[in-house]
Amino acid sequence: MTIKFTQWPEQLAADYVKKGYWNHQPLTHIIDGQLTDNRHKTAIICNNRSFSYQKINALSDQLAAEIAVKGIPAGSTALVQLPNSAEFYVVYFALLKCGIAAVNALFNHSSHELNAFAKQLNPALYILSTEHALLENKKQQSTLLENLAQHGTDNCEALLVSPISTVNGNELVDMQWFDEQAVLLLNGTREEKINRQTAADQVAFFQLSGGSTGTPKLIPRTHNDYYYSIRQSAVVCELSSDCIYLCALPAPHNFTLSSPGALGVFFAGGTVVTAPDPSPTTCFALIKQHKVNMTSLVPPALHLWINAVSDAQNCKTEQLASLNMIQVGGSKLSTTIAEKVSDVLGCKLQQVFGMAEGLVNYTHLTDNQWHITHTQGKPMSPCDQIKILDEAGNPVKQGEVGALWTRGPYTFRGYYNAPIANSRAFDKEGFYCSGDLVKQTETGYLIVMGRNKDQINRGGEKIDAQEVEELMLQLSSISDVALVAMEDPVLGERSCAYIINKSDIKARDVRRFLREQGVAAYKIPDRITFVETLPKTAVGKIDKRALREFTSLQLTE
Ligand code: AMP
Ligand code: DBH
Repeated sequence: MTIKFTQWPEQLAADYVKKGYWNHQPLTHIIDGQLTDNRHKTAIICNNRSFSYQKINALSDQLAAEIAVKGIPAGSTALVQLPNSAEFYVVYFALLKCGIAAVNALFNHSSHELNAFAKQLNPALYILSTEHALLENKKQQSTLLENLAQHGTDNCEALLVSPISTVNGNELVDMQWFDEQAVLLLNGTREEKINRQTAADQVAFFQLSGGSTGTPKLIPRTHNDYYYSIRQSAVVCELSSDCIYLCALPAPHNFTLSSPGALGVFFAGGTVVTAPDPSPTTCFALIKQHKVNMTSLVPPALHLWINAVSDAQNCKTEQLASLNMIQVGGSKLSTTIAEKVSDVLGCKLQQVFGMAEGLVNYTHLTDNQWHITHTQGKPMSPCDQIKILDEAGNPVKQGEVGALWTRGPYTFRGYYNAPIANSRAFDKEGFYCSGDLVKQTETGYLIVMGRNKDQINRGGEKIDAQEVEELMLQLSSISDVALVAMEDPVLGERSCAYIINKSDIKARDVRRFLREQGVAAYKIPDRITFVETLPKTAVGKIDKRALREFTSLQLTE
């Protein structure tokens, strides 16, 4: 059983292999590669538990064996939602070993998002954290877990993962099948080996797209393309086995997973320290305790870090003494903030402009200060191709702003099972339109100037405007609605909903309704404004550009 997806044209695929970009190794090789020289080295530190490479490998072997016993065949899919933890990586590698392609939902995704992923994938396996289930149960009515409880697990299996520190002096990962009381204690002592990886040119797992067309979309990533993106990222970021990386943004995010992220750090034989959140309070203590030397942040988190240090001066910089480099990406970093990083935090900055669909741009550590503070980096691979096109589809002159299109050895060729979205997102030559407006310097670096996709980038968390609008339109009192970005000094952007109200519905009713639909909290509009009419373009579509301008005028008044 293989998962259908849009492959690269044969000729190009052969070329990527010939040039060594694709090396036909499964992603599990990232850990296997450390089992000789680095087997006893610490791969992960999580809540004061540390796991060697050997341990991570043994635990994922055992979990893979456990999953195989349930009879879930290779080529199936899984829906996973786990917090930043060692268990996340154990599960990630176990599923690869089983040949089961996972979607790793973010921890703050709620039932609306989870159901949308499940509908597209029809997963044979759900993996959830008991911690999450408990948290959510308190706040929310319809969680995935409750859905499972209601509808049962006739057509799927469900595994609950609860992290525990130690039992009788042993490090154990505590897992429980949903339909049984048996608790699996995976302690890394059994020797079973499941080796059912999908072929390297097939889907290894799915990444999540920020989306702009109404339905959350899934990005098939193959072993070959993802592994290349990880290896090349490790080279560009000059990773070595000395790297101690703090994973403070959500672990499944493409940034923290592969740019070079935890997988890049494992590839280099370094150590990943997991943090539950990116706040200065949490992270500064972990940095000091574990001598962290690298991390990745979105711009709003960087703001908080800079403010925390500026407020408290020396005692904070002392906590950050080991930190050598901060990568910043996910949304546009202002030059003013970029310029503060080395002075205030005492470390190097690397800008990262990436996308779960593929292309990743980095500033290089050896670049001059201007490139590091004013650009979002250059494509990391010599084989990345980019086009910057004007509205008529013609290449812009060098240095002018246009829409970014790209293809290459690690940029996908089609969303999963989404022919209509794909016909819009790709051109005839297989270039993907990222929806970003960029300009390119003479030195080949990109500067992100804006966006032409219907999305709000709320401090790195992407909101698909259409998805939220469609939900609001389910309220019979709302006759039309437009969700647009409004500038925000901390998050970069927040969301503002303009609503035409047929009756006397209140903003709080709209928010409550969205929460009841199980929408992730970051998608609930930050501001709701009721209006009589919405501005229209010449062809009669809602004029979002005019609405954004109107919003920014209102904010400055
Ligand atoms: P996603 O498709 O959800 O993975 O989000 C990728 C998008 O995030 C890109 O297409 C950009 O719009 C945005 N993005 C990522 N990194 C940066 C950055 N450094 N500067 C500006 N925008 C960014
Ligand atoms: O925002 C992103 O999606 C992103 C940012 C930085 C990304 O996918 C990446 C690096 O790989």
